Amino acid sequence: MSLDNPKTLNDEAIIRLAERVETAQRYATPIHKLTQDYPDMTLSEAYRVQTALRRSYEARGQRVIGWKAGLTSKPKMAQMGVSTPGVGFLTDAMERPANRKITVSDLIHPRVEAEIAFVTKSELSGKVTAEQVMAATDYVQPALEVIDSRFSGFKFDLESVIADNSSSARYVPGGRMIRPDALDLRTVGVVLEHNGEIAQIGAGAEVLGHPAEAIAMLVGVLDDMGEVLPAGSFVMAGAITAAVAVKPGDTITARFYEMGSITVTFT
Ligand code: 0L1
Repeated sequence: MSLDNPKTLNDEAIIRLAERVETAQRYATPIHKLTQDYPDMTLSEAYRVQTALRRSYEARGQRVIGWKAGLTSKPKMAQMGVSTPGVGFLTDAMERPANRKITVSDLIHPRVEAEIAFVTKSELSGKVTAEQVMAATDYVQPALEVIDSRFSGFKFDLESVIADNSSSARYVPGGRMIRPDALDLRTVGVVLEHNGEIAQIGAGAEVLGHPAEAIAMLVGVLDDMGEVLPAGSFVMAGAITAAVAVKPGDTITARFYEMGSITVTFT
């Protein structure tokens, strides 16, 4: 994916938009989509807002430990009415332990997705292939992502979502760590249970045909931003199924074929 170029929002406007998003994230207060005020906002500008947000979190002492690909499955794109994937950053402060209770009362409208995460052993940069991603991967493991769009009533567009760090909120690594070639990741099945009932079923191939394709897409977006994916990054490939809305008291279990399971109860 290539990012468009025109620079119509100046640096001050970008910083102000990042502050608006950060306040919504930190205080769980919904805002209207950014394109309501800036209807001509481009994808490139949306990523500049996301970068300003990342710099602000880093200035507050959070450490970027990796990235997420988002909107990478057909069910998810259909659910959100978009046709292009995107990326967001992950910090250490967003991580939560598996098989424990997780607070979601501090989020606006949390939803849960089952994903396959890649942990890299060497740097990836430029335009790369899925094969290069596999070769640079130390291990893969299951993960749950708790997303939280900051936009009222889920009324948004791709530019607003990207500026909102692709709805990143919390992530939960778990299950078994396995070599990336130990299984055909396209056929890894996932059953997502919500309060004991099967809510979603999917397979790795839902993610751009193969989850490694999503990581290659992500590295390409980083390249467009002048960045690389460092060795040791934790990268989520994107939801295998549509997202499931959760509230305090709910339990989610994601069972991955041959990769173990993750259970989380929300408070
Ligand atoms: O994780 C993703 O697929 C990005 C989600 C963006 C939209 C949403 O909040 O569901």
